[in-house]
Amino acid sequence: MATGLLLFVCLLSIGHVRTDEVCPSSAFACKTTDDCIGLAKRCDGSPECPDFSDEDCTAPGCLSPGVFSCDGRCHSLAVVCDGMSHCVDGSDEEDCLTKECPLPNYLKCETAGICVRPEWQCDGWNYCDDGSDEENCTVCPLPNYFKCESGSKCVPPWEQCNGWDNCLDRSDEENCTGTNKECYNADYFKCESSGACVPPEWQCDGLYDCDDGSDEDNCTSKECYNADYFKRFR
Ligand SMILES: [Ca+2]
Ligand SMILES: [Ca+2]
Ligand SMILES: [Ca+2]
Ligand SMILES: [Ca+2]
Repeated sequence: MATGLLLFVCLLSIGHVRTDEVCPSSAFACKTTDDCIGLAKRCDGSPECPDFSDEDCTAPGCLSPGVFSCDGRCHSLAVVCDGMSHCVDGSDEEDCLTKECPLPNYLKCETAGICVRPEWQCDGWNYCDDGSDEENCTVCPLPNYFKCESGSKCVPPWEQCNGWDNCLDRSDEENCTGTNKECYNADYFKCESSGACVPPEWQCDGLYDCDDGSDEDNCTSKECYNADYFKRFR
């Protein structure tokens, strides 16, 4: 059953199931399965064929721009200088101290030359052994992120005013009340006194999720968030 479900999910995600013996000329036939993959997906660095045969790319360069090739296979540029070996010939981790990071907004660790994705820069954790991904964090590397008042950490917008202290100094949970501070997720409920935003299904679920219990106020006049739920009157 689980295998059948997995196969179904895979087929859904591929979205190109071969219905006859041969794929149309606009598609690539996976080598060992009956799937057809759009030619643009061939050698683009992410496997769509269940057997990965669309990424068996013997050309010296991959067919799509912005793709890295080694060992006759295509890879996403994210494998280049990420500190992990992806190629038998070691070419993805070569010359990393002198090379530019191939993807935009990646930062290079000063001493190891490893490229760090923007979400891991200024997140409060040292990804670089030398800590250089946590330096110069006065501006968050990603838009809409909130800079904690003290320390280097930036928190994503959905962690601001979510009722949890994601900044060590709690600054992400300050100033959450007021009309100018909408919830990041528009359907979330804003607790009345703290301004914390809680998921809509936590409203009227019989548990107090807001400090002031406002998520459980006025429940007789509100519809259940899940329309098929039964409302129990107390
Ligand atoms: Ca690598
Ligand atoms: Ca970091
Ligand atoms: Ca928070
Ligand atoms: Ca609740």
